[in-house]
Amino acid sequence: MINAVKKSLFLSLILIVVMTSTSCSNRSHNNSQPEPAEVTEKIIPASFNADSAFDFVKKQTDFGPRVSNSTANKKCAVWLENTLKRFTPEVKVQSFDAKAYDGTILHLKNIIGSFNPGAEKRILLCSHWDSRPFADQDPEVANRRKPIDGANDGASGVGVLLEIARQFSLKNPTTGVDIVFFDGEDYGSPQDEQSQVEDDWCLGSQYWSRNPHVPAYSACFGILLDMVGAADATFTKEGTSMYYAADYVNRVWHIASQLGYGSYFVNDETAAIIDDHSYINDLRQVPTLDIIHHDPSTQSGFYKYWHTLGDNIQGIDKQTLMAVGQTVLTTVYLEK
Ligand code: AHN
Ligand code: ZN
Repeated sequence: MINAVKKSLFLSLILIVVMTSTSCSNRSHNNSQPEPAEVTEKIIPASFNADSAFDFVKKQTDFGPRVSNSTANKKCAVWLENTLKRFTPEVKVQSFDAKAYDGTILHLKNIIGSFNPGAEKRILLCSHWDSRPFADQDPEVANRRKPIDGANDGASGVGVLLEIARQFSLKNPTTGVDIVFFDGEDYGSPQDEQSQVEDDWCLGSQYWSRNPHVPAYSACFGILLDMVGAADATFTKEGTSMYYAADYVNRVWHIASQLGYGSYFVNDETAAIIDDHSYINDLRQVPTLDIIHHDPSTQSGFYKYWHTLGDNIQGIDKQTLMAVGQTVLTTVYLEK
């Protein structure tokens, strides 16, 4: 009898420990369709500043193409570190070497800013900050070995996240948040070259997923931003995101529509792609979704200036930055 009571006490203790140690069990995980009223009720007044986000995008493109190993990349790394330090004292730079598809040793830097570093419940926000060494999708053959500005492909996601970091410095989120900028995402082999190597993209996120900035790092969920600045962008429910993080995709898309951004965050499901979130999901097991511009009218499925010299600051639209910034910021503030 006493043994049976002891046993059941012991089992309930285990249950309590398991339940509290996960700390991710929350509304969004248990209920993929939150009540519209619940979300609107708690929605905070618009605070994301698209002018500020745009300035953060422009500042990056003003360095020139931030190709890994380049001088512009080195200068931009210093600026990113210093800019994050204006918004949080918790900034880490991960320096490491990685081998590119062609054997080049790349000296890469992942740059990380954390909020509420002691909080157990954490959200990961990320983007790549390097730009592509080759405009291999450019209509002009003569341009296909030139590096790109990557205003949309790289700088837009970082610009939105820097503005979110600035907002966090004004109003602290309840949860812990880690903002991670990955280097070496866009150094994959040119499309017109024979040497197709496995895992030659996303070198920074592969490294971070195996060697996180905090040992055994975990987060409840992650959001990757990729190409979030073009006018009239459409963000579909991408396959890898749906495979690993469907509940969070539905939650974010629902919040976007409640905020009036349903024309950007559309309800279509599209094919799985490889991006930084693939490695975070697979290697670090943090359910991570990708907010990435999908254009059904292009052959690649990406936005029309993808990996061309046309991906410059001219193509950045403040309304799109606003839609994405406000959606992600609201998602984080709603987590308790
Ligand atoms: C591939 O091209 C396999 N994935 C797209 C990842 C990417 C490149 N995002 C921006 N640039
Ligand atoms: Zn790219």
